[in-house]
Amino acid sequence: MQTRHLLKTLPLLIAAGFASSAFAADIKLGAAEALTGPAAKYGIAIKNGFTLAADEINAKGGVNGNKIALVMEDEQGKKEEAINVFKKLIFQDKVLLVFGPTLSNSAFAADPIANAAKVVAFGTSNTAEGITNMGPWTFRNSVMEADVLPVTVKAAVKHFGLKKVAVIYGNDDAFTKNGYDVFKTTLEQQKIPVTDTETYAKGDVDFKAQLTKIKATNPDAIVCSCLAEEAANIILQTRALGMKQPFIGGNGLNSPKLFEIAKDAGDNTVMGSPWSPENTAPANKAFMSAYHAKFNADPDQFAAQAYDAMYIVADALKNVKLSGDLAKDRQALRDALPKVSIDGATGKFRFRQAAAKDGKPAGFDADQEAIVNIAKGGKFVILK
Ligand code: 1QQ
Repeated sequence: MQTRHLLKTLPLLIAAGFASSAFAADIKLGAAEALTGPAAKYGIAIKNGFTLAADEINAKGGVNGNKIALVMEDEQGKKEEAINVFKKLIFQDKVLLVFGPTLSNSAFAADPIANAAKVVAFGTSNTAEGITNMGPWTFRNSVMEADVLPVTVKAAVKHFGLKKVAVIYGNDDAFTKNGYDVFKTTLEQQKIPVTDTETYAKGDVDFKAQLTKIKATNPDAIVCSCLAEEAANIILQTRALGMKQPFIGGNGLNSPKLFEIAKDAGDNTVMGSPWSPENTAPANKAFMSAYHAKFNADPDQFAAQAYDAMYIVADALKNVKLSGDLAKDRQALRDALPKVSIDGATGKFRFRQAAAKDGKPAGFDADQEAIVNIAKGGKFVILK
């Protein structure tokens, strides 16, 4: 019996041994994402996107015969943890590049470490302004709120015939605060008066006081610069107060979590994103079906951007001759990245050099267009 078992598994063992030795070396890439805590709904999707892309790349022989080895760490959506795991990945694991962290709030804390150590910090979900002003080693393929919100507001104003709006935002998170600043400027530019502006803090669950004030000003829509869970509760409590206004939001609203909590109450929410499940381009169709096959779930924008980011790095690595000298290899990868252009799950992608501020050299932003979406029946569809 035992011999039979051994005979059966022997070819598998040989195949596994052969497969691993077929790679010349490992390319260690780090990822610091929120895998637990309130931001985990974004972080897990991101982790899945990286894993799927790395597995696909390795299954096709890796990059120049080398295998991508992903080192994942949980930064819990917290600044201090983002700093800790960036340090671990950079100094202990000696990774070639670090993806993450999930929230802009954490990126503002952790990216300076990568810039000082001369390691690329590659954000796949950071959309606040100023991220790439932290230094020339900060890259992102997530599209800035400043690029997305003007298009989103314009489409929402036209679709609903909006004359005036109220605003609510989280005032202790870098992303929700920056989203608010961008909304404020955008509404001024598009000449839409704001009837009332309300704030909340991270972790708040009761928004009735703010929403009652908003209700009294009778806006045509509510602009929400929020993360998904807070947005969902805000939407539910708005409906409980008998208000029917549509919502307009940023990147934070683009999560299945919104509908898990708000269900159909989230209908008519307008949001912009470079990725749409309705994009039928071959690269996106392949991504969506491979994701579904691997995780038995539908992907979201965060998974798509992480998936594309891994392919962007793999593409850059094709042009890097790894020397084994870590500092040199990190520099070579950094220098190869700006030239990459791919056709990915989020469509055509290339980088755009961020403008330097105060004479300080900057990194690279995503040069991509946003697609405006509207929630219908508990999911986002393209707003036509
Ligand atoms: C940021 C965001 C969040 C919604 C990421 C998950 O865009 O923090 O910049």
